[in-house]
Amino acid sequence: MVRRIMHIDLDAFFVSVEQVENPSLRGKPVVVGGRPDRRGVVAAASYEARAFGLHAGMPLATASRLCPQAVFIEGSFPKYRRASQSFMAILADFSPYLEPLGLDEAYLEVTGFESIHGSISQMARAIKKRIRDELGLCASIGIASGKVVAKVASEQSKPDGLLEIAAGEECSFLAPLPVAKLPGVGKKTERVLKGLGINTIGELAITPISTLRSRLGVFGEVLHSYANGIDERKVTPPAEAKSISRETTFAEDTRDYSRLKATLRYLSERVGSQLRQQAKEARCVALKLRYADFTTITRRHTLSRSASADQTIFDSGVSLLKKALSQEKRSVRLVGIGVSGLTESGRQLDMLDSSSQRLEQLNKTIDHIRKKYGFTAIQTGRTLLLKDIFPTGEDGYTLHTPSLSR
Ligand code: TTP
Ligand code: MG
Repeated sequence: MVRRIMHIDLDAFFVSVEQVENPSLRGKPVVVGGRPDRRGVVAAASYEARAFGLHAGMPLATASRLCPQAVFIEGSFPKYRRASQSFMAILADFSPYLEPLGLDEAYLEVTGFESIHGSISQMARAIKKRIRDELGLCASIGIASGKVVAKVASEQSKPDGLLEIAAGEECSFLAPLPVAKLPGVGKKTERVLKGLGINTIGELAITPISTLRSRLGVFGEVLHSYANGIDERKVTPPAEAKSISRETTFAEDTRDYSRLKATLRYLSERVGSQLRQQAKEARCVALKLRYADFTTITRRHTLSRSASADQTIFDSGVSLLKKALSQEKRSVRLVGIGVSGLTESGRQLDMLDSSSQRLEQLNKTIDHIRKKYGFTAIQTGRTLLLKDIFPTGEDGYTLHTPSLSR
């Protein structure tokens, strides 16, 4: 059976999310990346802005010179992450063989799925429709027998595109395109290829492998296969996480117990909420501390029974923290908490004792409210102390380790 692989990529992703939130921005040149008087570069530009030559990576100052009427927006990563999760959830409804590549793109293996949807391109139209109806976003989709051709096809079809390359047509589709269109060919490789007189993918496809190998090593061989439309790589769903953890570094080292405890509480809530989001429970809780001199320790506690409640994670963390601090006089630079020994939470509430039941119910309610109104809609008493330490946004405290505010 001929493989059918889709590559789905959202159009002008960050900008489009802003336009959904603020429809008056639709149809206008819009840039996400920051104010034009700030240093920094364009992260995303609307197609209207691209007509003026704006593109990702361009300094904001240059962008505002080329297109002074553009609307410049700072952007909010948590917002894009939420949109990304909804996007991936839609794709996962169509096939379990989903491999996210970044926030706004993914491969979907759909070999044999035509029987359900009539044809693969009809399936692609159904995907585009759901993304549009439910998220207000526009996706471009490439369909081919392998990943590389599918990705090039989606790129070529943008914006709002759909392009299927039939089996056997891969080479003729790729041949006229410049080599830079081939995924993996960056500026450096492009220069090497140009030096060999190779400008198009078609020219690359007929270059002897030995020539490419001598200039680019093993990568040269890979490129040669890609240029010939050959790409046997499988669509691989990401491996399930074996643990979930959150940590943060303090602006200055501290031994202030209440500050450490409040931070631990907040991190426990982040870990707990992700655990429950994945419908999992954990058997083991680990505390991580890094001292002022960068010595790092991890202390573990095994729970008597798997749990997912913030309070249970926090309680274990605090007792580990107390013990560690009593044995150590140095200040703390970083604190983190994690859970492992994950299992599916298939348990019935009535199998729990009444205090565990109450905790699970409470967490359910908090999760529900936070999902609807943002993480900061509910702040637990224990974390309020952090209000003076970390700035808050809709998505919780902004920690000094931004990736860990997730
Ligand atoms: P892309 O898919 O490369 O770009 P895009 O979605 O804005 O536009 P299109 O796909 O229609 O060509 O990247 C997805 C998002 O990733 C983009 O909206 C912003 C972010 N990004 C950056 O922050 N910096 C970058 O240099 C690039 C390329 C993207
Ligand atoms: Mg995109």
